[in-house]
Amino acid sequence: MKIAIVSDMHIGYERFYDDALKQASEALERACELADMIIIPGDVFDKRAPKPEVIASAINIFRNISRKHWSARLSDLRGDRKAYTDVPIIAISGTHERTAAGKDNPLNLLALAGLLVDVSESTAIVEKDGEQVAVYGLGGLSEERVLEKIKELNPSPVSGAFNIFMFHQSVYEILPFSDMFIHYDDLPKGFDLYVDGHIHSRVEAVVHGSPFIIPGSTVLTQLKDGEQAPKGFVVFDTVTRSRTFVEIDSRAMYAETLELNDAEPAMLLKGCEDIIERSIARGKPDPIVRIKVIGSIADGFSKTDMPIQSLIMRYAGRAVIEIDQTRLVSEETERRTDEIRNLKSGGATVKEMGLAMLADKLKSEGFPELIDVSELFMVLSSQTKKDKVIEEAAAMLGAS
Ligand SMILES: [Mn+2]
Repeated sequence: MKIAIVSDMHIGYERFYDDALKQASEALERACELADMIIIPGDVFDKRAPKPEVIASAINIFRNISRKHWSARLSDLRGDRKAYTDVPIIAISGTHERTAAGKDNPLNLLALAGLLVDVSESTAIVEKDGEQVAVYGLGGLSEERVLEKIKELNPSPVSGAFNIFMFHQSVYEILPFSDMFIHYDDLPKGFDLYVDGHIHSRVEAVVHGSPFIIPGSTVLTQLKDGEQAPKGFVVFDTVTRSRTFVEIDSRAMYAETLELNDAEPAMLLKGCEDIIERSIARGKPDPIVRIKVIGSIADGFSKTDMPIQSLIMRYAGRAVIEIDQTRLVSEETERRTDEIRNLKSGGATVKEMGLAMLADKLKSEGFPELIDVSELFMVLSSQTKKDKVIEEAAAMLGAS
């Protein structure tokens, strides 16, 4: 059988609402043409409580594909779940759809409506011409519970079938950021194919001697480096064990770094414009252009002087601009921060710093050095009425 793996559609994703919908629809429609069954490892929806119009959009997409001609059919669903259709569209909920254990989630609503089969903690068996494919599903969980849950459920393959273990988690070997993430070795043994969602870029590996596939999301959401690769889904053939990535029409993302030294606003503007124009010229409509600016700002300017907002507005409708200035430093601001840090580490209080500044100011304005700066500071920072403060300060400064 040919199995389409379509993941992380994030229908209802607010920032790129139309992209999420259009790309989910295209991926699923094409999956119907190319495969005998569809499996979905989570995050069909972007939220656990989508608005009715978001649910309606998803219902329309899944109703359309349910009504296609399917020669493969669900023959059994083992576990606590019930099937309300025999159309072989098999899914689990992802972390975005996760609700408290036992509570309905939006994916489950699609299953109750008979538009797909929710296979969370169950095994779905699909048959076509005597061939059986068994899919065990484990819906998205908080990372620290996964290992314990796998041990508790002890998923096992169905004899005589091609067995798939489908889940929705981070995996340590791919994202080595947390000890809580499970390792490839923690996955249950004996399956012919491991399918994971959650990670939005495409990954292929080998687990317990079998292929491990993450197809990646059908829509850009995280805008991370590495998400520039085309979006789409994977078709796996159980007979040849070969897999094909099917690209869908998706919004392009380009990421570039702009290095500047002693940058003035005009330089930043010019550098960004060049990158944006070049990205637009590549021909994809309304691409996401991410620019990481690194280097230093010229003295006399700060990050707030950089004309980022006007740039974003000017290109609205032609490109989605994201400018990361966190690695652009203002030497002047850094110096001042250092000064403050030094004063602080030297034990100076804000009051002492204020006193020093006031003394400097008085000196530069030509006031006599005899003035009791500390006393004047107290008068100026007192809570009494402004007029009264000025009167008292003026008296101290010898004005009449
Ligand atoms: Mn996701």
